[in-house]
Amino acid sequence: MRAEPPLGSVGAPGKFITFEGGEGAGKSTQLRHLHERLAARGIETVATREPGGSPRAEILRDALLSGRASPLGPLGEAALFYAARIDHLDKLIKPTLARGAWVICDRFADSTRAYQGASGGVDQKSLALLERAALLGASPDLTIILDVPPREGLERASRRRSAGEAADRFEREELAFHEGLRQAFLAIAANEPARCCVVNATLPESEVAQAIWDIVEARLLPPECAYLAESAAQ
Ligand code: Z5A
Repeated sequence: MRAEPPLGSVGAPGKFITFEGGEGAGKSTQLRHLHERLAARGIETVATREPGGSPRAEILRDALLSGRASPLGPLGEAALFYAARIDHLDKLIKPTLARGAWVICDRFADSTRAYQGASGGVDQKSLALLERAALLGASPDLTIILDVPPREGLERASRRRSAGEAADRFEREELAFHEGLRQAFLAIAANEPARCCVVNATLPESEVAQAIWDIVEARLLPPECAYLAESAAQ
């Protein structure tokens, strides 16, 4: 039974931050920068990713990104992304937040809305039902949406691949699919400004990191918390 009060903006003491955006937007890079900055403030933080983040969810990640799950169709894939998310929430995210640590996550439910919904064609009503049943009200305290034109993001991803990595099932989609994704993320941010902040990810890496830190400080580290965190770090 998973009936329980919601976590993070989920009712837990820790903070839950998600990174969203298209391919090559710099999510993993910025997750690392934020992890370092939070650690320097003495805030225990667990960095994780979706799909994946728990052993069972990593098995589903492999099926989803290899394309083995694509015969299930977009709704079937969405259900698998949610199956992975349920395990990730139960095994890692909720327990971490409950003990007061922070969680920073590379992609979360907005990716399902954008990839399987706006770009994959699953109707919003079905996705909303899946989201409600699986998340039980759990929601990030803050979502950073890294915005980059798809052509630039895909070029970055392909440069990184020349180091030997293969393109996954979503990277192989047409440019129009990626433009649809970009618009979907921007629409999510416009609809939920209290949770989401859009950051211009075409800027140099260090400037993007600073913009993200400014948002985290302003939204999640009120002055007295910043003071306490600084004292804890000394
Ligand atoms: N998916 C889904 O369909 N539904 C869902 O519900 C969920 C996910 C949760 C996960 O792939 C895939 O699953 C994803 C959506 C789908 N689709 N794809 N493809 P993943 O985890 O393997 O990859 P990703 O999430 O798409 O991220 P990415 O493409 O690997 O990129 P990134 O993490 O955003 O970027 P990065 O690795 O930090 O940076 C990419 C390169 O750019 C790298 O060489 C950096 O050094 C460089 N970089 C970073 N920042 C900059 C700046 N500012 N300037 C210049 N260069 C930069």
